[in-house]
Amino acid sequence: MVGLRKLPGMPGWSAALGLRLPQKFLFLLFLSGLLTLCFGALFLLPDSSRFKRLFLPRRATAAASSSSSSSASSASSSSSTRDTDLPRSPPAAAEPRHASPAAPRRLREKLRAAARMAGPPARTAPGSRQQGQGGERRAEPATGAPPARERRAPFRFDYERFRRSLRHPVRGGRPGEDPETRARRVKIKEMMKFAWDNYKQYALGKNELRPLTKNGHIGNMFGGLRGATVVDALDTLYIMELEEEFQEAKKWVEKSFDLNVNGEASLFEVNIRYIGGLLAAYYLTGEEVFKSKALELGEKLLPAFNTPTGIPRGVINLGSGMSWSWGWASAGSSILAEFGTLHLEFLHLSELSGNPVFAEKVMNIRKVLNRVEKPQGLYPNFLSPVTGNWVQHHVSIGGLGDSFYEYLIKSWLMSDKKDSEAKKMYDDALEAIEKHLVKKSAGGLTYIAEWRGGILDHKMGHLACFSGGMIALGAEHAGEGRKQHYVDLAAEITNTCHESYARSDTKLGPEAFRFDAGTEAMATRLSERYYILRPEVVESYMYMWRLTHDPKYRQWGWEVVKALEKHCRVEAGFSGIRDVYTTTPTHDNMQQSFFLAETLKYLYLLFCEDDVLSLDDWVFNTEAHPLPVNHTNFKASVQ
Ligand code: DMJ
Repeated sequence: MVGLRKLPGMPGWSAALGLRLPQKFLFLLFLSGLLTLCFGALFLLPDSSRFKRLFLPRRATAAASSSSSSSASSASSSSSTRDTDLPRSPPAAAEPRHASPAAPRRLREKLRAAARMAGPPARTAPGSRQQGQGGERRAEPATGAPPARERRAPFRFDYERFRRSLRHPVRGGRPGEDPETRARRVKIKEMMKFAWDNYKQYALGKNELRPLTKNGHIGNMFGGLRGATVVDALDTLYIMELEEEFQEAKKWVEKSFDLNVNGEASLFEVNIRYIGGLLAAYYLTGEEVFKSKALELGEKLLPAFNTPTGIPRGVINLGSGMSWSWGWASAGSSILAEFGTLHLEFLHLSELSGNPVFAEKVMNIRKVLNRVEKPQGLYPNFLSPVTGNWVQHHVSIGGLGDSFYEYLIKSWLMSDKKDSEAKKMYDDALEAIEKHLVKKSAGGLTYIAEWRGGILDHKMGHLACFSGGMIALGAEHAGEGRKQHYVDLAAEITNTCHESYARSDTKLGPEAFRFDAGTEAMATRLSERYYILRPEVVESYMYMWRLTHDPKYRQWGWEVVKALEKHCRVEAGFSGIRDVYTTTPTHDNMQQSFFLAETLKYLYLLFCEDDVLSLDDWVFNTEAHPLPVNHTNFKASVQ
């Protein structure tokens, strides 16, 4: 201690004070106590204090701060700041904290900008310590400028600016279609009204309608959340201009949609149906209630990502935040189609909240997927959230894999074609699929087989029939000389799926169809003969129509409408059937929510002009909820 050393020729400071040894000791003790007290007091100063910033390093300042990363969204969703909403998640082991270095530069810049724009958590008690949803903590920006809470007003998504950026009116504006097309569209609208009215009458607030027994079904997929059909139907009602019905649905969301539930939910299903449905309803209407519910629900999903790799587990308790893998998923694995189908919705949660945490979670998933070695360039369906390695080599473009591929091409489109990493992943995956899984039957039908450790299973699920539409969507943007190839491939697959319908007695397709032992595009097992009002085949008709305007797609769509009316319409709604190969099928007594979200929406759009929910402006999530293409970088604004 230079200042206390005795200098030659000078009397010592203690001698000058005339102190003896015990007194010196006491004096030093007092001095050091005083210094400790002063230093400790620095932590009690507000972050804005210059004095504090002068003496404390930046990291210590941030750690002592009570601000939390989570809560730009809290600024816009007041309920998300309640104590009861704070994370009750299991300890976050090796939680990934930052956006992937693999994230495209523009996205990373946007995340940083969003973080800068994020305001302080609303109603956080001064001086209290709060950890953000998802266990994130954010330091003040190291700029030397006053901390964010002094400078920034709460984050606000600029809805008006977004609406101005759309290239087409949401519900279209082109007149002049032929009367037959119009009549068909009106018929589909009537089917939607019938499905909704019966749900409302017999099951409002339950998840699905049971149209034979005229009651509601709750099920166990949504963790105690109710009203899956309401949320799934919102945007279809809006697009079809069923105004009164839309208002009924909106009122239910405002008054009765309770997010404080405590049950086991599928992360994937909650995301695609509820978050997707709410986000779409918000973007279409600008009604804040949809946005705030989506953000609040999004935060409840974050604890599922607290795994060593950041790959979320499939099941989450929405009350406790505990998450785990499906019992049937081998060795505690997570499912490709589940953790790979969050990207679109989570980017929008970040856009609307100003909170980068959602985007960080899904960019980290991409990072893990890019790191792991792919057998023959293929993505198996089961991945360990602990090690980040594949657990089983089963590859399928149908169930368990399907919408992962869909979200790659749609991520690129939604980024206004800037997310080139997603495009490359899609191109590479499709190339591998084509090389290893795409086959032609003896009868000349193109299909996509499944792959089990190198052995092909010559089966195509109904779910895999979305791929005609996906390949059509990507075809326009395929590399030099590949466009026509992919248009043809999409057309061939869509044709095969149509054949699976055409070869049945009901003209509706089975859950799975095979190409072996002399069978072509038909189910061979009793357990695969059912049809549960699924959308994938009409989804592909809709994309093929928009791409080619070949009238056969409208014709095929109309055949489906007639078959639905004949075999699935019952007194109080629409029901799935147990066997598509009999003209007197028995009903499964279930009107699935995706029938209103997807099947009827895609059928309706098939008979609309292309500017209704134009593909220039919108991408459909895997539940057919339209999410906007980012034309403007959605510049955040401050109120
Ligand atoms: C829908 O919930 C979604 O399309 C999902 O991706 C899988 N399929 C069902 C309907 O068949």
